[in-house]
Amino acid sequence: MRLIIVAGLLGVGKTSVIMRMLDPMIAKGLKVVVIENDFGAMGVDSEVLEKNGMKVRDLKGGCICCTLQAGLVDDLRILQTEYDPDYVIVEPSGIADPEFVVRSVTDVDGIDIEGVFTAIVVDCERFLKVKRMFERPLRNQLKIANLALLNKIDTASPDDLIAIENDLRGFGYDGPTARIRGDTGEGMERFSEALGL
Ligand SMILES: Nc1nc2c(ncn2[C@@H]2O[C@H](COP(=O)(O)OP(=O)(O)OP(=O)(O)O)[C@@H](O)[C@H]2O)c(=O)[nH]1
Ligand SMILES: [Mg+2]
Repeated sequence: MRLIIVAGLLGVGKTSVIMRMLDPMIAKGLKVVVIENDFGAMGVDSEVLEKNGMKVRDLKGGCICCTLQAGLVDDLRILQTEYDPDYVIVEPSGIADPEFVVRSVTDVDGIDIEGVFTAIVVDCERFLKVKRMFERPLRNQLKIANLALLNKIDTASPDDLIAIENDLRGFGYDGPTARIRGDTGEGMERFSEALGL
């Protein structure tokens, strides 16, 4: 069982990105489980997922990293024994520190995690406006990122995109970046490649 964490601030496009990732995974016949901290406005997606043979655990009531930490571990244990997925995709709530999520599920008895891949989604429409206010959570997210997804590229100018990439470097991130659109799937092949799909 491999774990993919798709994290990022509120509304950056995490759920959209996860939905896009499912297509290539389903096409390859992989067994995938999505764990959503909160489907919020996109609640209909559970139905869509279930029609596609997916199982969805909607973890409501708080952020995975703190109040639902035990819940996530229990969920993973049950999933592993009863469903044995190839991949579990976790979307922590926008305020969750993904490092806690990673730490809470690795080295746990009864869960065999073969690898953790963390993608951090940033919203190009809002990044330059909110980067100072959210500098600390952004730095925390980028610290453990394997890939930074610059989402909503349709809303930003080419100069803005370069400025955002420079800011990510300025926040200490030295990994790969990909420019994408979560609503259309543009650029998402970079995510698949990074995952080795
Ligand atoms: N213009 C544009 N909008 C996008 C893109 N990707 C996602 N959106 C929109 O951004 C909004 C938020 O997307 P979500 O996928 O719900 O974001 P999220 O990060 O899961 O949100 P929370 O779970 O509430 O934190 C939705 O209205 C999407 O349709 C994109 O590439 N371009
Ligand atoms: Mg979401």
